[in-house]
Amino acid sequence: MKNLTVKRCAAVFAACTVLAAAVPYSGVPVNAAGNIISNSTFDKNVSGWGTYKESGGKCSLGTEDGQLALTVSSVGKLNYSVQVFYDIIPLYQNGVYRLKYDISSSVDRYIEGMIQQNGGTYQAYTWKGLELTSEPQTVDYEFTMKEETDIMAKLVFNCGIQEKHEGELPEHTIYIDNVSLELIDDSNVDYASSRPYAPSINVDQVGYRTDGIKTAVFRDVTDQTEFKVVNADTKEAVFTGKLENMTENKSADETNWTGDFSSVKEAGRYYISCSGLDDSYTFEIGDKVYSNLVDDSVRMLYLQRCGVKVEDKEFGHEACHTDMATVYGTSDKIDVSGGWHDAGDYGRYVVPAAKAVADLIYAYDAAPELYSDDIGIPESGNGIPDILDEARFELEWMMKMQAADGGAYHKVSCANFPAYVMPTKETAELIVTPVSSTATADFCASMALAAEFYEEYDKDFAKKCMEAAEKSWAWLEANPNFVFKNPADIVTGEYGDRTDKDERYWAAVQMYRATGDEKYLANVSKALTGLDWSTVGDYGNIALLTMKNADKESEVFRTAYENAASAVTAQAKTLLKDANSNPYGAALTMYNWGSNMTIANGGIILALAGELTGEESCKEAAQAQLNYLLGVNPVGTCFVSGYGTVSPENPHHRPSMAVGHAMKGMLAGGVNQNLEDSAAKAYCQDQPAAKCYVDNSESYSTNEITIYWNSPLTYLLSLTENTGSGEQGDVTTTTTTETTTTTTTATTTTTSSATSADEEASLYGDANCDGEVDLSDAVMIMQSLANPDKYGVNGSDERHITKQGLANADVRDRGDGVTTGDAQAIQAFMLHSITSLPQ
Ligand code: G3I
Ligand code: 9MR
Ligand code: ZN
Repeated sequence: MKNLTVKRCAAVFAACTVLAAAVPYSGVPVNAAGNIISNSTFDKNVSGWGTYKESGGKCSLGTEDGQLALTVSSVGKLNYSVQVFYDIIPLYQNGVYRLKYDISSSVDRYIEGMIQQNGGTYQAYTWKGLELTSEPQTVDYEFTMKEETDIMAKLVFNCGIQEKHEGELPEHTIYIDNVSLELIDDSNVDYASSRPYAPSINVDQVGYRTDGIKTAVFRDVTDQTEFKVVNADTKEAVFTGKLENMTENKSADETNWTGDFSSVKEAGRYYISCSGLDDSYTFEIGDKVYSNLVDDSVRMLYLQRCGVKVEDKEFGHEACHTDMATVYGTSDKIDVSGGWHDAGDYGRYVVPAAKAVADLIYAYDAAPELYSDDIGIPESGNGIPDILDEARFELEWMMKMQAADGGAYHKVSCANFPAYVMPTKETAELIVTPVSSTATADFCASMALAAEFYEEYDKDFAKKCMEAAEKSWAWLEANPNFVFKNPADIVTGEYGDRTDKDERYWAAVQMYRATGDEKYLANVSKALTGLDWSTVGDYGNIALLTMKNADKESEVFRTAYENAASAVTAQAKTLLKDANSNPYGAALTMYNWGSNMTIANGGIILALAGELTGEESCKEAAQAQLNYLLGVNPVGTCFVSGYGTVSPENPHHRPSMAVGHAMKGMLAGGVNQNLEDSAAKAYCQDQPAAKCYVDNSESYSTNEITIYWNSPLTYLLSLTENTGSGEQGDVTTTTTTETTTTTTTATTTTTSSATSADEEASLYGDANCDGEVDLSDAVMIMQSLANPDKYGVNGSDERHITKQGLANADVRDRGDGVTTGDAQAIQAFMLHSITSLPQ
C-alpha cells in the first residue's frame, strides 16, 4: 500500500552536504535523508527483501494485496530458523531513529522484530517482541543507536519457533507493510569518525629499494608545486621535488600529481611533506626494505596449514579437518588431510593450490638468495629453503587428491562455509567433489614442476611427483574437457572455468620441461596466457622462458619459446600502457574480485618482459605494481596485514576473526568495483571504481585473503629484487652463466668471432637472414653468444649465424659487435618500445 510522502530531514541533509564538500573521500549515508527503506510499500514486489532458513525452517516470500507476505510452513528448531529481512541499513552512533511498520499474522503467534548487526555476534541494536493477530497493528517507536556506527545493519523479523509456542504452528502467513525507518535527529552524530582517513600523499608504506624508482602520488592539491622528502628522525628535508603529471583520474574520481624522489638513496626513514597537506606516512629507503615481507608472505602459508598441529602464539591450533572425507555421490571415505586452507574459509581446492605452488617455486627460482631456511616453520634448519618446504606441504596434500585413475579431485570442503570459528571448530562432514580436467591439468603441471625442483633435496619425493604427473597426464590424454560446477548441495568455492585449454597447455609445457620429451608439445601450436586461477597459460610461458636445459637446436623448442616470449611481451605492452595511463601506476582497467592478484600478476609479466627485452620501463612498471600493493593506491592502504601504517585490520579470515585481530603477512583481495557482498554494497555504493574497498570483515569480496593472492606477491618480490641494481635476471634462452639481461654495456657479453664491420646489414635485426625481424632473431643472437661452437659464425650448418646475420644483428650501439644488448633491442623493437633499428 502507498505510504505517505516522507519528508526529508533537513538537518541530516545539511550535514551531508557540508561534509561532502569538505571531505572528498566520502562514505556519507546517502539514504539518511527520508525513509532509509527503499521498498517499503510492496506495491509491485518484495525487491530488497529476502528470507533466511535453517534448522528445518521453511517459508516462501511474496506480495498479497500490496503487502509483504511471508508464508511459514515450518517454524524449524530455532527462533531464527525462518527470517525475513532487509539488508544494509546505516545506523550512526548517537543517531535517533524512528522505526514504523504495520504487521499481522493469519494465526495468532509471537515473533521478534529488530535491527541487528549483520554478522559478528548479530547483536540487536533495537528489538521488540510482538504478539501478532490477524488484526494489523502499527509498531511505531523511536530509538537511539547506542553502539558504534554500523552502516550495514539488518532489519530482521525472527519468525522461527519461539519459546512461547508449544511446538509447530500450522502453515500461516505474516503480513508486513508501510515500513519506514528515519534518522530524526543526528545532532550528536560524528559522521567523520566512520570514514577511513584518506591520505593526500600516498607512498609505499613499507618502503623503496635504494636504487629503485620512487614515486609518491598526490591528491587534494590546490596551488602547491613542490614537495619535500623529510628524514623522519632528524626532521631535515633532504630533497625538494616538483609535483608533476597532473592527471584527471576517472577511475578514482580525483586529480592526481606525482612526485619523483628516486634520487634519494641514503638509507633511512622518511616522510613526504607538501604545504597545506598532511604529511605522508613514514616509509623506509634501503636495500632490505622487503626482506621481512618476503619471509612473512611465505610464513602466512604455514599458518594456513590444515590437518596438522600449527604452532604459533596467537594462531596456533591442534590438527583440524582430520576426519576421512566422503567422495561425493558415494559412500567411499578417503584420507585427504593436509594442505593449506584456501583463504578466509577452510576449503582446500586443487586449482588455486596449483597456482600458489607454481608461484612459490618460480619465486624461488627467480631469486634463490632471498629464501632462507629460518623463517620459523617446523622444517626451518633442515637444509632446504623454507619456501620449498612450505610448497611441499601443499604438494603432498595434492597427491592425496589424485584419484586411482590419475584424475585430480577438484576440492575438499564441507557442504557450507563455517561460522567465524577457528579451523578445529569446523567439524561438519568433509566432502571430496568429483575430478575435473582443470584440476587434473593444473595438478599435472605442478607435479612436473615439483619433480624438477625437489630432485636436489629428495630424490624419492621428486620421483613420486613425476609418477603422479605422468599418471595425470595419461588421464588428460584419455579424457576430454570436464570443467567443474558445484553440485547443488555444495556452496563452497567453485573455481569453475570455461575451458581447460590453458591448463592443458601449462601441463604439456611443464611435462616437456621435466622430461625433455617433445611428444608433450605435439598439440601445442600457440602460447596461451593467464596467471589467474582460471587462466594459467602464462605458467607454461614461464616454464619455457626460464627453462635451463632445453635443446636449443630443436625447432620444436624454438617455436614454443618464441611463441611464449611473444605472448609475454605482447601482454607487457598492454600492461605498460595501462600502468602509464594510471597515476597510481596500476596496470589494470577493471577492478574485479582479487584485483590485488591481478596487480601482482601484471607485475610478474612486466618483470619477465623487462628481463626478456632489457626494457627499463617494464621493470619500473613491475616495481610500481608492488608499490601499489604496499600503499601507492587510491585507498591509501598497504594491502598486506601488519605492514605499513594502515593495513587490513579486519580481514575476512576466520582465524583472524576468531582471535580478534589480523594475522600478519596476508595480502587482501583489494578493490572490487562489482560490490559483491553487503559490506561492499553499504560502504562503497558511492565510491568510484578504484576506491571500492572496505576494511570490514564482512567484505569477503574486497577484504578476504587467499593463498594464491599471497603467492604472486612473493613471486613479484623475487622478480623485482634485481630491478635497477644491474644484476642478472632469471629469464634465459641459453646457459645461465652466459645470459645477461641488463642493458648496461658493462655486463653484456660480446662475440669475439666477428664484428658487423665485415658486412653491410641487409635488414637490421634479421640475424637469421630469413627476411623478417622477429623473436627468432633474438634467439639466434643469444645462442650464438652462449654456444659459439654450435651456433657461432664459424660453423657450417644452418644453425650457425652467418656473417650477413652478424651484420644484421648488430643493432644496438652499432659497431660494437654482437651482444646480448642487440637481442634485447630486437625484442624492444617488437614490443614497440623503440620504433626503429638500429637503436
Ligand atoms: O572476469 C569477470 C569480468 O569479465 C566481469 O566484467 C566482472 C563483472 O562481474 O566479473 C569478473 O569475474 C569475477 C571473477 O571472480 C573473476 O575475477 C566475478 O565477478 C567474481 O564473482 C569472481 O569471484 C571469485 C569468487 O571466489 C566468487 O566465485 C574470485 O575470483 C575467487 O577468488 C573467489 O574465491 C573464493 C573461493 O570461492 C572460496 N574461498 C575464498 C576465495 C576468495 O574469496
Ligand atoms: O566466507 C566465504 C568466503 O570465504 C567466500 O570467498 C565467499 C564467496 O564464496 O563466501 C563467503 O561466505 C559467505 C557466503 O558466500 C554468503 N553468506 C555469507 C558468507 C560469509 O560467511
Ligand atoms: Zn583444516
